[in-house]
Amino acid sequence: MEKWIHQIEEWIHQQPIEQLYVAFAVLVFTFVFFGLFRILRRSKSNTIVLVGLSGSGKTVLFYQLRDGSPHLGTVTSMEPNDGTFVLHSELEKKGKLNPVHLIDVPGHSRLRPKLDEFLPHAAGVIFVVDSLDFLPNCRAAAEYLYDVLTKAIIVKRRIPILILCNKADKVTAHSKEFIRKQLEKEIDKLRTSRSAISTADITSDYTLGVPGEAFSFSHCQNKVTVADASGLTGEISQVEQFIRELVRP
Ligand SMILES: Nc1nc2c(ncn2[C@@H]2O[C@H](COP(=O)(O)OP(=O)(O)O)[C@@H](O)[C@H]2O)c(=O)[nH]1
Ligand SMILES: [Mg+2]
Repeated sequence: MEKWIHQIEEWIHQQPIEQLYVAFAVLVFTFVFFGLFRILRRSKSNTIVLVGLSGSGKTVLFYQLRDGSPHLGTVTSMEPNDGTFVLHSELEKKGKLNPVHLIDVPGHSRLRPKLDEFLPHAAGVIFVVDSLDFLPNCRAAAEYLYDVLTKAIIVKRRIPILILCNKADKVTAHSKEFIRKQLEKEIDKLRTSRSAISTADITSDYTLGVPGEAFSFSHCQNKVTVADASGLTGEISQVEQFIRELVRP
């Protein structure tokens, strides 16, 4: 062992000093680079944003993910719920888990601009839909979803979106397939009506889908998936899976 160290020392002394400096600099640079890369990746990627119309069940879902309980009896939220935590279902797991930063953005149209504050840091968006009271709200939900899907930041950063058909605990809830098809139909209509408006009035940043074809979520550049859940009863495994695919534990 000592012989080895001695040999290495001798070898180093034989090298020109400039070469040693260069080697050292390269080494330091590599460490700093990878360190920064990891920090940036970490700090960017743990925010998940909950959006959807008022009454779709975002706040209940937020509590269910955080505490494993729906905390009923809370009033309509006017301020976003915001928290950084390890998911309740993961508390028993061993080892240190990467916490999730979850934001529940109230669906009230006056508060929707808040969404733009959160999206630049979002790793993913969960769009919550009420599958019980779906038909009367279909148009409004599609309009909100259309606005989200056409935001420049969503398209450019290809932020994945989960359309979550909530309240699946009730037998009268519509299926996620039904909801997906209805939303696609409504968005298709919106696409035609909104592109008919003079260009000066168009507020959305991007157009959706393939021209001349009926709209399908598969046309989106970002990944759009559909799942069902019940925030009330805690059947939220598909939500947790979506979150953990984006925020690595
Ligand atoms: N049946 C059923 N009701 C739910 C579920 N999630 C929420 N709710 C009810 O829907 C209403 C609105 O929920 P809330 O979380 O306040 O909706 P938000 O406005 O999107 O935050 C409340 O009365 C909840 O009890 C669910 O999974 N199943
Ligand atoms: Mg709420």
